[in-house]
Amino acid sequence: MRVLTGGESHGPCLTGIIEGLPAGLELDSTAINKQLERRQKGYGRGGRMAIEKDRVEFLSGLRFNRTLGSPLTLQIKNRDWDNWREAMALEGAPPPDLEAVTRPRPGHADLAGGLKYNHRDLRQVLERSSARETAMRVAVGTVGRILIGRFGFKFYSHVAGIGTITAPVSPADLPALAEQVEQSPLRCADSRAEKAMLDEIDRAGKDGDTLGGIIELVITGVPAGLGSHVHWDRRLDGRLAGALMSVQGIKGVEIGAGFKAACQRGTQVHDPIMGHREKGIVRSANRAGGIEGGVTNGEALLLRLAMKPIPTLARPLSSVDLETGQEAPGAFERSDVCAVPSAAVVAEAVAAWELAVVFLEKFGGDWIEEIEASFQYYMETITRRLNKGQP
Ligand code: EPS
Repeated sequence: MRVLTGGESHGPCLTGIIEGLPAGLELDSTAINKQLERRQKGYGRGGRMAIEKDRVEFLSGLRFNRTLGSPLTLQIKNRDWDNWREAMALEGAPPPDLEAVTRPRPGHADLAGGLKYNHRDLRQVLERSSARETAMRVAVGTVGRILIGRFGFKFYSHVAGIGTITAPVSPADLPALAEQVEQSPLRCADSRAEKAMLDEIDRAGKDGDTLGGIIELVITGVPAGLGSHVHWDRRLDGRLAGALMSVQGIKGVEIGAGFKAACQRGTQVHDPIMGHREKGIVRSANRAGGIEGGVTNGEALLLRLAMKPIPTLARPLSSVDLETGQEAPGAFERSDVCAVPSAAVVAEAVAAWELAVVFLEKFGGDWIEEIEASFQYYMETITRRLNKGQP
């Protein structure tokens, strides 16, 4: 299964085409729209979220709410397009008063992308590098989530930190705290930390500055055996980390104990394998974060992401005007102060997509019941083997 997304931030719409979905999967826009709404929430977003009300439309690949096995085309209209019809027109000449973006923002794709494609107006870079694209990634990821959700996968995320403020919440408690996280304007389950984070965002905004943070993801119901130890590009840790690092603003991904494991001894890091009277083979800890040797081991997946502060600054850093060659402050345009809660929802969707792809690599078939039969046979087999671990 593969996907392609298209669309500029202030163009008419975002588009996604998924190829390789099995036939017979039940889909409706309600579940996808719910995820799109979750992505739009979060304290610290700028004026754009008041304009958009993201809704998905299906354009192909579906009949009477069931997939056909043909490419599924998804579209999300940009409401803001109405304000950009001239500046972002797909055909015709540029309007005479069009102002080019020529002062690249440090930390943004502006300079590197402008050099790569030889664009004079850096809008031609920022329109596509924008995190607006993550709306389509949430829609696409939700299709993957619906597919593997049938087989028991569940996704949880929370904001574990904003700037220097951290929330004393253990990822293991996330399933129980899911409702509280959902109600929080920062996806934070600790009310004291949440208050401090809200204040920190207000202060940064007043200073013309921005904030990043830490996101934690927990995925339960993951069967053992997804990914592969036999070849580097099929290792699930590499694939999940790569996919999550591709989310705009994400600068680090940890799996399980992550960087902390580097400072401890092997006896403190690895998870003992034990024989349980009723459950068979069990693990007494999950510091591996659910992946050993590039393969899921049946434990929950634990992932931790670092998001950098947004590079569009009301108090811009120094830059150079590419037209004049003179030093000048980086460009500023309407943006967000903090988008960490939205990125947490995006991370759930991106992880769901990657897991759906590897799920189909293992259990793939052309129609849904074919996949179910393969999954059932496999699960019965490994359950028998795990039960032999009984003392
Ligand atoms: C973004 C800048 C802002 C964000 C945008 C990402 O948009 P605008 O320039 O229109 O104010 O709001 O995020 C979204 C539009 C979204 O849907 O998440 C950027 O430069 O990355």
